[in-house]
Amino acid sequence: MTYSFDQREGLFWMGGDIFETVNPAQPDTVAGRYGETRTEDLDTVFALARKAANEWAATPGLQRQALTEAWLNLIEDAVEGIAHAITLEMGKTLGDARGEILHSLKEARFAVAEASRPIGEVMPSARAGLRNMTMRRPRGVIVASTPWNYPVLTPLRKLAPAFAHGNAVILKPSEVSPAAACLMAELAVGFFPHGLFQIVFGAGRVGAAITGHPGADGVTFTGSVATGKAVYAAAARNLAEVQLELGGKNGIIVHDADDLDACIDEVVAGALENGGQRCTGISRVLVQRKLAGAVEEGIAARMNRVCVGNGMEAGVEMGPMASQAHFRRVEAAIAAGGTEGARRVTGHSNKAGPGYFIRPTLFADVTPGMSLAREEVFGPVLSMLTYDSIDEALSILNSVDYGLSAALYSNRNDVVQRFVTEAGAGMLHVNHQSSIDANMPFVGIKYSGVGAPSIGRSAINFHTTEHAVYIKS
Ligand code: TXE
Repeated sequence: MTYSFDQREGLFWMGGDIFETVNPAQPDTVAGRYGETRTEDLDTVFALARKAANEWAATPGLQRQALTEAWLNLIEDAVEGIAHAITLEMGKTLGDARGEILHSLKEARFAVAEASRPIGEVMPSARAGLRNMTMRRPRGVIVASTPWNYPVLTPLRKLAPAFAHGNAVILKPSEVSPAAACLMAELAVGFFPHGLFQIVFGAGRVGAAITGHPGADGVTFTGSVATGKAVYAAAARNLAEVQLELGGKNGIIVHDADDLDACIDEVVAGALENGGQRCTGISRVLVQRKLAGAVEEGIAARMNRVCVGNGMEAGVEMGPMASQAHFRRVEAAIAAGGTEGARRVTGHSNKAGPGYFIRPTLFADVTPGMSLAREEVFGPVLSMLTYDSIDEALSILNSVDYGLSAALYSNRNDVVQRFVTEAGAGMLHVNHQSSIDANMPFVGIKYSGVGAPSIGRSAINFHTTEHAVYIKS
């Protein structure tokens, strides 16, 4: 099956050059066919979005939330079809694709419920006869550019709170895996004003044009640091609000564990989930020296057992890398690790078929200065470093530019206290890997994020503007 969608004003903008997506497990198979959005159409796209945003903002809040919820229910009914699209274009297993959609729906429902909570406060006044209030309004037109690794989760994380709080969205899904977002957009027809949810297609050229368009009131982006900086600069030209969720070089410190086997299970799960193509994926394990032998052996044994293959097939636990470009990036990072002197413990053969497969790869003897310890690989590649004291562990953990998530295994209160106070990351996990709940803020510091988190209670700061109201009777 090849996904294709028609140009539809107010929904899909694809009047330009044709581009195709492929199945990364079988790269000679075309998975989807799309037309790039013509930049000369963008003024129309933004004008339609503005009109729809105004109409939607005037719709009572609880009605907006009910309509958004009704759309989410249709997505839930369509889980199988959307999961198929995710696996076909991006490669993850069907089970993981279903899991992605179901988790996204939990986040989305939390975001919708949040929009029915207080949107202002009454404040005391300094002056007689005045009533002071704060209140919030929808931000307006939101531009969203999303990556290929979670074709439903990342768009929905931006769309659901935006709609529930009263905004219009112009979404550019990744050129690698746009089908799932298109299926969700088709399901939205009839619930929202014409033009409230529009999709544009293409890569960096279209991304730059929408994020720098003067019609954007807010720009939300998930992707690499380099592109994030370009998006920040583009949005700054119009002083649009930004929300950037960028990469990570997430570490897990193994200090002590009552059950070391369970701890190693979590480390490996954290490293390999979504083929390691996860911004919160564990890519460094920092092990107290006396545990290093047991941890290395345990990780290697588990990695060697993983069944890598076509995500459509039963029994497969990890699919291919999402694209040829990304496969090459991961291969280059593995090669650099070898050149810099790290010891490759697993993953010697990458060949599980004609697709973009990389076997789970563990490097030991990694030192903090190596590229494997500093740069995001975004694949099933785990670097093991050792340390002698918790001071040293925290110093290594914090020595990278990124600050997305960090984890610690320890039952010592003093070590846990230091970790939650000093670890340089937005999301902190004690005695489990970096797995998240649907009601918590998704937050990065340092190079991993700018602006309000996209989920959790503080997301309202991106999706609305705050106003100070003084009423004199
Ligand atoms: O990312 P890009 P790429 C990291 C990961 C990966 C590396 C490169 O380390 O190896 O980035 O991946 C769109 N304005 N992450 O090249 O370029 C682009 O079309 C607006 C981590 O795929 O950031 C795509 O839709 N948008 C990350 C999206 O940005 C632009 C997820 C991501 O592409 C644009 C993905 C522009 N000027 C990669 N240029 C995470 N945090 O989860 C491109 N895009």
